[in-house]
Amino acid sequence: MIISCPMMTSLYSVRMRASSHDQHLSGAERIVPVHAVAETTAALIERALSAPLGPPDKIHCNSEQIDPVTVQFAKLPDVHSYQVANVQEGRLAATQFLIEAGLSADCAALAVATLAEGAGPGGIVMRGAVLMDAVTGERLEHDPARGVRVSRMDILSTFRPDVEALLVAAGLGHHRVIEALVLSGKVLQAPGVVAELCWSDAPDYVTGYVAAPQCGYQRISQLKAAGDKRGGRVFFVDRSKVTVSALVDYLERQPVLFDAAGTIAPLKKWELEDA
Ligand code: WAQ
Ligand code: MG
Repeated sequence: MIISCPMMTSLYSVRMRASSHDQHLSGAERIVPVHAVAETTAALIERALSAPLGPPDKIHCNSEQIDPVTVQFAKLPDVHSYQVANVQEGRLAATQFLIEAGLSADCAALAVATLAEGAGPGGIVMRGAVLMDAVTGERLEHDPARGVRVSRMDILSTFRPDVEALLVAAGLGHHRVIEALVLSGKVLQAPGVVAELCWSDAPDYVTGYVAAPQCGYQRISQLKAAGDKRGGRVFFVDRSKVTVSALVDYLERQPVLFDAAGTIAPLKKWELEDA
């Protein structure tokens, strides 16, 4: 006998990626109930079309049903925001946070330098993230141009307005913040992840972050110079806890929905003594 549960609305993963001349421009990830698939798809395509770099020549939008019993529920990371004086200080703060998360100074510095120089082949921006061995600094992603793309994560749709209101009240209403927080929240849930380093490839968005399971999502006001088109993500993995293929599978395929928020701390000036 099949027992249907009326509480379990059918869920879909809706994913968009846009490119121009085969160069990745933008992407987005949502998990929504079936009745919101059409409007979500329209909103993501609208967003791709109005990208600041001009309309893409290709937009892929795909929706795929998710089995509700496979969904993991989780809490968003606590948010901390640090004001730094300049890029140098920001990168010093990032290095310090990575060391606090358990990385060696060499590995932390290598990751910062990798994003600073452009992590993809020939210094191009990758579509996804670098996967870095947390002990040796070795790069583990199979495709150095694509990297690892985190997918199938979102805020539970009934909870989204609450999270948006919390972030807006804290002065963090920019759509990049909520998206990065959700992505990072999933990365921190993943088995064997020690930390994440990120800053945007958008030339005008210079804030980035270091996230770690015990430390939360630590924003740093400036991690690159305005106008710099380089950006990216590095996920640090402890290979004594997980294999690369199991981790990549989790990051790409495991559906995660956030149904609780963490704390949001007020902006604080970063000082080396904090460390
Ligand atoms: N999975 C893995 N890596 C990704 C993904 C993904 N789904 N999406 C983007 N990336 C990588 C890719 O290399 C991009 O070039 C890079 O991350 C940056 O992506 O609190 O906006 O979307 O103020 O430009 C962080 C700070 C903003 C937000 C990050 O990233 C805040 C941002 P972007
Ligand atoms: Mg971008």
